[in-house]
Amino acid sequence: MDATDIDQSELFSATSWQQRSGGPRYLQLYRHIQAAIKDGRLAVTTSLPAERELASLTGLSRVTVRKAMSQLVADGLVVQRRGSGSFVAPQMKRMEQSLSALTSFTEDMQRRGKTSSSETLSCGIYLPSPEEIVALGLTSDVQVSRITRLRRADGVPLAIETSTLSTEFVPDPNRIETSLYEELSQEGIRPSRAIQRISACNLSEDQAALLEVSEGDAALLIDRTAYLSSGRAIELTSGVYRGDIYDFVAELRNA
Ligand code: 16G
Repeated sequence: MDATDIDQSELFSATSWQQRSGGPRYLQLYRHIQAAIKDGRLAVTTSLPAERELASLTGLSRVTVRKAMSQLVADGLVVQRRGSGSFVAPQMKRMEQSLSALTSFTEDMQRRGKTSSSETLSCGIYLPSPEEIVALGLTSDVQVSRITRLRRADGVPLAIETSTLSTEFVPDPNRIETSLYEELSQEGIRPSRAIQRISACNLSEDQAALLEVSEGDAALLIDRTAYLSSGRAIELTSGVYRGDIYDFVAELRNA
């Protein structure tokens, strides 16, 4: 038994928080764990006892424990990873992102005082798909650089983005480290306008695993086509953004 086990057995011991008149037992356990997460007694990424152990620590049935855990997972307080158990989920306040400013992920996160990072999931040079040919105004013999990245802020995964640009602008996608726009600006290139299409989607198993949420969770699918001031399309990015964190906000003016 290590220090964490001792703390957890104290934390979950039934005497401290269960009350006869406190409503359904699963809800009492839910609220108890929720409060411990909020006040830091259960820190982010702490692993929680397995269902059987939690049942024995709390004196509740496994069915009751399972019900409380399902609710904690559904509310984004706990993540379950197949084979490795349940953990306190990283907490991130909802973020509002303006739909009228053309900014990069890195700039957005810097503005919020967060450290952004990018993990390249795949990257290479390809012949463009029919959709890319149309969106970027290419001929079919021109090659494109395509890069798929997992975008994080302060270590929390927020989005998966696939960006396609002609090799004329990005000859080597491996060179993109943290920021695509920073890489372009070093070549004196900066998109000046973009069109975004936003739709709703549910995360696939793979996407959910990368974003550390549950399969089927709601997300926003955003396709951005960005243009140079000359009117030429330069970037096509298709991104999946966590629906539990992002709010995209548009300012409307009287027409
Ligand atoms: C944003 C853009 C994306 C762009 C990326 C560049 C949206 C919906 N998408 O995520 O189109 O490629 O920023 O960010 O805002 P970077 O310069 O940090 O790589």
